[in-house]
Amino acid sequence: MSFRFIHAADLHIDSPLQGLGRIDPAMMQRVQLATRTAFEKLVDLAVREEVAFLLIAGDLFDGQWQDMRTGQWTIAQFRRLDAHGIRVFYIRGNHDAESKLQKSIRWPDNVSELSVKQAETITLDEVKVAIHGRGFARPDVLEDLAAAYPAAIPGHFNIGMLHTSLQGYDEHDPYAPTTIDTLRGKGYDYWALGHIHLREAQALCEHPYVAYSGNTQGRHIREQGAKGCLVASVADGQLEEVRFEPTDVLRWSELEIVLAADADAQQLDEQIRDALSAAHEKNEGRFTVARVRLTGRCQLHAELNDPLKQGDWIGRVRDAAAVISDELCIEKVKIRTSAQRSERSRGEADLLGELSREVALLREDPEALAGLSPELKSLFDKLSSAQAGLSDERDTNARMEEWLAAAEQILLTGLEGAA
Ligand SMILES: [Mn+2]
Repeated sequence: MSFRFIHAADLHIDSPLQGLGRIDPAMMQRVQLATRTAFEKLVDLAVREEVAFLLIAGDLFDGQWQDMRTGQWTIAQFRRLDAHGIRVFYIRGNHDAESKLQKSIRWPDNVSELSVKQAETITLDEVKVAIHGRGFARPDVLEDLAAAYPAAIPGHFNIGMLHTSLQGYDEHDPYAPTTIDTLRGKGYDYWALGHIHLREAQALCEHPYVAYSGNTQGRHIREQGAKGCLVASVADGQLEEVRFEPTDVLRWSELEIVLAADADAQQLDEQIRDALSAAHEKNEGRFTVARVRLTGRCQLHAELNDPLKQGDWIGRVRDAAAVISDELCIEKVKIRTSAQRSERSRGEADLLGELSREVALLREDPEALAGLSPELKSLFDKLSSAQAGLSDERDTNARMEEWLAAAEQILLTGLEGAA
């Protein structure tokens, strides 16, 4: 006997997409519906693939609903599955924990929400499947939920559903932490995990199969690339194949444009146009939101960094995007170029030469750089709370290098002008 099922998680239905900047109002509406459209595509896929059931491993919703419409809309999608005899198994995650999302939901008959009080098992006799899972009662579940899951039921294809921050994903909120060894110890065939939005090209473990599906739709610049779900095929109680299927309608891309030393404004325009076109094409007609980083040691550096002209340069990038397609927009433009001067001045005996050599030494000495960071970090924290959008999730070291380069440029430009 063979059947297929879909493993999805982190749909975050009606989560607002962040950082879109200026965008056509008509387009904005479509963009803000992206998490819903991704779910519609997921349902279409389930129907097309004739799956036996759909697993949702937590964070179906982004949080408390604005109103009942979010719930009603979702129920209507579940009914579409019901019309095709497709069952749904759902556990709550930290975003849609029972304490957080208290609106009473009456799911259609094909939807089973697993208990938040203890691990629950549901068996499907027609396909010989046992599904084990436990949802979140409160968002901050810090115990290892998997440890208390029951042992596998013999003669069944055993699936564990879990919303978890698995060991090794330390930068994420440490909810329901567990280890691969704990999961392996249960003797299941498949672990359908949720919580980590990143899509890994490979499973975390092959036997049992342990994987995060990632989220169904990227919501900001840190959730780049294709997003979707996993379609698994089982034959005679054995997992045959697991494949990724995209469901996203909008993709976030970060583009680095390296300017040549002698590039002029026209060449910059061409490079921007080419990079944006390529990104839009790569996303196969999906709405594309791009962050553009301009880098390189170049003669345009001073002009690009002139505070009075920066608005124009950024406008130029936005215009380039608008000309290519109305389904392409710019999230942010980051100008991170540097002057040609410092390379040259490093060999000279004057003040500029000394400064350049000092900076070069500092750059090559991670300890010295780290020594500067405590002071700068408190400064940065103040800055980022004052200025939304500065709060990148990058580590301080990466930031330090960026600042060092910026400080060097400011000093060199200033000193050069004074000379
Ligand atoms: Mn989560």
